[in-house]
Amino acid sequence: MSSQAMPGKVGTGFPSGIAGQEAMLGKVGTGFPSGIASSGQAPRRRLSLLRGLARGALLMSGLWLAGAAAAQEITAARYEGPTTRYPHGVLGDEIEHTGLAVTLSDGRVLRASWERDVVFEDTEPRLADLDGDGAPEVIVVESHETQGARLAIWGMVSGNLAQITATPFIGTRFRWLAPVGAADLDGDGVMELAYVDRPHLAKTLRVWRYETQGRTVRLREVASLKGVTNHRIGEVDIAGGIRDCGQGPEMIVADAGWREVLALRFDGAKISQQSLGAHRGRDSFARAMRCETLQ
Ligand SMILES: [Ca+2]
Ligand SMILES: [Ca+2]
Repeated sequence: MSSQAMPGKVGTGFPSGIAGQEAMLGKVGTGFPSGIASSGQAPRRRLSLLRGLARGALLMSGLWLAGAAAAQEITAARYEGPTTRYPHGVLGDEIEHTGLAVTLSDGRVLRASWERDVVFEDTEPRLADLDGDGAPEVIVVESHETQGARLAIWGMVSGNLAQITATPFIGTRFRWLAPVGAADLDGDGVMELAYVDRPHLAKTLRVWRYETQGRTVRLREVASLKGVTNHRIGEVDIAGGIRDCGQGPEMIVADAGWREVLALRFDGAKISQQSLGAHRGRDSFARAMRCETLQ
């Protein structure tokens, strides 16, 4: 695997070795009708797009390169560029990241970074095929200096790594959200994304549908449920996720007081909840995610 960053990478002054770990999550969802990969939404002005190219590809014609790039899919993603410019600190330290790097199926690495205002405030990027074209998109949490967090989707747009769409920011600095996951929760063939909005404060699960119309993508909030959480201040991971124990996807979270582990279902209209048993730490979530009975 060879890659090289184009000149102009935004320097952070931090050593490169402490960037986020590789995310190697499996694809979510198959059997969807093939769709358009992404919208033509232009990257934001302050976002500098950095693109790594394999050495061999540089020798090829532009036409060949364009065709090859369109066929490549993201196989891994990680955060890079540690920064302390957004010292919220709910994920165990005050280091967040400015950059997102993805590895493509041909080994190339593409990079993008926020020069100011926004950081990736997250545990790791998640890969999931949200539009059903067979290639994954990247789900991240971004936080704005004055507006707090939002859920954002990145992916390949015309051969480049770009942000495809995002939810609105929460609206206040140092307000965060913790992803639960992505799945077709209600079985209608369209993917949903779920997160807990302010897991330490509002403790509200929100479900957004990933809607594509032609080249336009938008996230539409379709349901919410108060009184659940999946993260406590200082924890370096996010509890639970989405499981499927043979009867459709369920979102695994805790009740607001961390007494019980809950399985939530979305039927297309509302969210229902079922207690799986007492919460006794991360092992309870691990057991629930493995479809095991809680002790
Ligand atoms: Ca896709
Ligand atoms: Ca759905």
